[in-house]
Amino acid sequence: MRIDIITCLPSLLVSPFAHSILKRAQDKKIVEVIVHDLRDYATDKHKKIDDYAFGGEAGMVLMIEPIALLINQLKKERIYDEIIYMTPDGVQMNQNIVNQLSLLKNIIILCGHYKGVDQRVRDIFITKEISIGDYVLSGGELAAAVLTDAIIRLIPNVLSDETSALTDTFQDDLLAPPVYTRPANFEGYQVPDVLLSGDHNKISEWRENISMQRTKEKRPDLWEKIIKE
Ligand code: 6GU
Repeated sequence: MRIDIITCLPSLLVSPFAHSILKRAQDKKIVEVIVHDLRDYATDKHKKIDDYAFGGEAGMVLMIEPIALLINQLKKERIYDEIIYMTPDGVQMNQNIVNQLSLLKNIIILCGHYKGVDQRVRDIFITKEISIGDYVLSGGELAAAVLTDAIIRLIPNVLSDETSALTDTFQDDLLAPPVYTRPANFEGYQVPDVLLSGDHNKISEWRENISMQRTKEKRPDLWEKIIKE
């Protein structure tokens, strides 16, 4: 999979992809993440990429020309399955959206900034608008990092234990059960006996029960959805 990210703050997107699972996925050539600095595509001599909003609204707006230049260039090189705009007024991201995006071959993610992007960019180029929740961030970069992380870990062979993405919280709409490691006894706080029993059927049953109990308590909204299905 190839993910092109368009931003005016490329340095914000260095560290999230330089460690651990996301770094290994790139080293193994399973995924290619290319961060493009919008300023490199400025079309005037002052390298201007944003301007005042028409109509007197406060705040700067990302201009269409640099974005159009870059997206058109990328589209000449390959076919993109989705061109996503990260914006708080988009559809709220969830595991289902991420699962679908993880199956694609080439995507572009455009990060908004300041007051956003000229509406014509959205009208002409964007195929999907995604928000990561009902709160406002200063820009789309951190949201793009969240989305990209969630996508990459689902691509086959990225996680070492193939089953581990399947047992994630949300993958079956249930919250994941708690996990423990050594010591079995920390200052009197014990790991549940069943986990030390070696009885795999019992352990599975315990995990399932506690997942349901946790979901009911912490996420009654998810629980309602499950029992209706
Ligand atoms: Cl995608 N962008 C910004 N700026 N704020 C957000 C967001 C995105 N998702 C939630 N808040």
